[in-house]
Amino acid sequence: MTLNLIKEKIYSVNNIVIIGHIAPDADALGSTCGLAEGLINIGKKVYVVFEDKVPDNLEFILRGIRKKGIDVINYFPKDKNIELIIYCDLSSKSRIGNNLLNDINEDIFSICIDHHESNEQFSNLNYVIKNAMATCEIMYEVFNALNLKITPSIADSLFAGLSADSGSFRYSQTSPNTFFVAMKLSECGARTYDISTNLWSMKSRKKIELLKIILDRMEFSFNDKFVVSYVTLDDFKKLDSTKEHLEGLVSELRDIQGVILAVLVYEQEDYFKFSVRGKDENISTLPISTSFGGGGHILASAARINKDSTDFKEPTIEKIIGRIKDIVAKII
Ligand SMILES: [Mn+2]
Repeated sequence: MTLNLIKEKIYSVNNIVIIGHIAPDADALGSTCGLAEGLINIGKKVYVVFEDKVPDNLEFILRGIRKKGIDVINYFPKDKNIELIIYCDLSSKSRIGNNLLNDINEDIFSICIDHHESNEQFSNLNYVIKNAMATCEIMYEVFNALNLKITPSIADSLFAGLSADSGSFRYSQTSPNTFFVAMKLSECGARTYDISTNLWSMKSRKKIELLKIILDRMEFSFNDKFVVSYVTLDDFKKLDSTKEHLEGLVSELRDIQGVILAVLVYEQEDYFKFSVRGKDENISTLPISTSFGGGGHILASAARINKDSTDFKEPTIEKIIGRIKDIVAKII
């Protein structure tokens, strides 16, 4: 039903803006760019908008729309007589970005296609499938409902989101439908090897140099079920790297056989931050993060401790690790 209404609306307009969330990831980029290409192919004028910059390592997802002569822009095209906004992979208005949100005219009809549990149904038409692995997984159904052809280059974009959000088909929400859509995208010509290589085998040397430090400083306890490591401000400076290079590295600690809780602490100018990853759904990472005022999910959470914090006097990496271990002792 919703898909019929979405189809009617899309076919009745010409100028469409497609928006994804701040801190763009492969699913947001894949679903917006894939849909944009499909709509361009039926003659629509399409703008793909993200408030935040597209990370360098995900630029490959933009190849398809660039070939069509458009690029991602970071502002709302106010003067272009926009008739429809389609939000992809966007769970709430707060994830649009403040500048963009200010510029969006509330009177413009909107559609949201998303898979987040927390989706706030903020659009006129909301197509939200909460057990879908990725928005790109839902997009396959949307393309069919809209009679849009999935070209090889669109299949590339959608496969990127599907592969990324499923952790390359490893995460627990990966379903028969996830594999079905992957098969269909492969049939449509997705270059699965190329996309997987771009997503999973392009770690920068700086990242690996940081990993070297992290592995070198691993400290195991609680019968090797817990591991912690850290990166100091000095390390970042010496390696000319930033906290962005740490992305995903805590998982390397979690993935060690026997480990069920892994913590990575790092230092910045004004604060310390740590990420916790778990492997056992019965042992939540949340007590650790929330006791420092942080939060997240059962198997992945984080917290930040400001250096001028009043409830933690003169924090140091050592003190933070000590306090984390006190909590781990109670839950592991
Ligand atoms: Mn997603």
